[in-house]
Amino acid sequence: MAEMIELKEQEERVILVAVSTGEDDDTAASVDELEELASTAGAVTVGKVIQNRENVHPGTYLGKGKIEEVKELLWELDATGIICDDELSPAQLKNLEDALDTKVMDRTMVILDIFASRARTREGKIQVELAQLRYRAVRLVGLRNSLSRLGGGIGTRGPGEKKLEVDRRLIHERISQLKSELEDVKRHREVVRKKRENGGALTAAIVGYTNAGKSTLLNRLTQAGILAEDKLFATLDPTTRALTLPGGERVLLTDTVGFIRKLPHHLIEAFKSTLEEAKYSDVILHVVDCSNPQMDMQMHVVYETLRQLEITDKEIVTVFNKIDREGADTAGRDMAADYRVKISAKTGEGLPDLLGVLETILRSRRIYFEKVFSYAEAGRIQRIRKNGRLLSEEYKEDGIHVTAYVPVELFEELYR
Ligand SMILES: Nc1nc2c(ncn2[C@@H]2O[C@H](COP(=O)(O)OP(=O)(O)OP(=O)(O)O)[C@@H](O)[C@H]2O)c(=O)[nH]1
Ligand SMILES: [Mg+2]
Repeated sequence: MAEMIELKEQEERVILVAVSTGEDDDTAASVDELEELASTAGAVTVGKVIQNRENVHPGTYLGKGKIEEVKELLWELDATGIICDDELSPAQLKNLEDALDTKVMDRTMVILDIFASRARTREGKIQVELAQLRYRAVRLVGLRNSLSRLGGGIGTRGPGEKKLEVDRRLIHERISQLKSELEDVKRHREVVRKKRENGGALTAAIVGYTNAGKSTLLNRLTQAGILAEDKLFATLDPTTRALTLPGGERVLLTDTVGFIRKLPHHLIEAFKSTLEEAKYSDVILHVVDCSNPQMDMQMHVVYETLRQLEITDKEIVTVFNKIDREGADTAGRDMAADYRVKISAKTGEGLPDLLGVLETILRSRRIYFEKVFSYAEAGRIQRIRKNGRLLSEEYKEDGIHVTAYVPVELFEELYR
């Protein structure tokens, strides 16, 4: 029988622990974010400890003195475990667990846990489970003690109601099985994408920091009916919807999973195929919550993550969202963007500007086209109407005289 962990949910009371390595780093803000992540994962934060050190301790994360302090605190605050704000190495996890005699978790484990509870589609579930298994495959020694302490909680939940495997051999078997399943799903996704490409419609991927308002924007523009919540990582699966611009052209918009600082490396790897939606899109709509005091850091994280995903050389529209909020920073600074708009996905303010930008981009990608079609070819004009912009159409003796702006793909097709 495989060794499984008994699921018995009990409130987790955690102390958050971080190491600050410089005066001007943003450790405090990162720990606040970790508190939000912990609460999303169902844990209550009862204390925070930040150690100032030149470096993170390679063997124990914290220094010796600080470990003693945390040990005291665990007892005083009646805490059930700690969460470190960085991904712990296998050795750090094991050593801390030995030294503190409590459940030891890290930021990665919490994020993976949230992703596991959010995964809905088959692809999403495979991706999350894969990331979780890869994370734990090298940490089994430390994890086994830690995770059996409470008999449940953060770190023990897989996607769906599934319990996570803790047997090394079975983990490796499961990893290869999931990898091949993911390949299947990926192939299917490519087929769907190719089909869409033939339409020649402009595609735009909505990316941004978690909770920036990406889903709210897509809902507002297309009545997509996606779950939008004041929660971290409300969206995991990409949703694509068509938007018709005032001029009649269509744009395909895809909502994507949100980014966060220190996004676990295994998650980025596992979600690459989902995020490929962004890679194959023509335009990136980068949604920024400009009412968040951390907006500059968040934008930086988004650009860094895009770089890791090798999504560069895209036209970028930075969408400063939530301008309806008191204290929103509406200066609209972003050197990396090709276009900038300020909107409120909630009230609808500024949306016409965003549509205008999309029209401008569309026009700039279109080619002027002039041709006389025979009457038998009238059906092809329908294609122009759908995917391009028909400027004129005259029915004469020698055929139908057409002028239009069309996407490159269609341009080539029409001359064939
Ligand atoms: N005041 C205000 N709130 C907004 C606006 N846009 C979104 N929100 C709120 O911000 C929260 C997050 O919105 P979502 O659309 O779920 O954000 P998201 O970027 O899709 O987040 P994830 O899927 O978690 O990455 C929700 O509570 C929204 O109601 C806005 O323009 N103004
Ligand atoms: Mg969302």
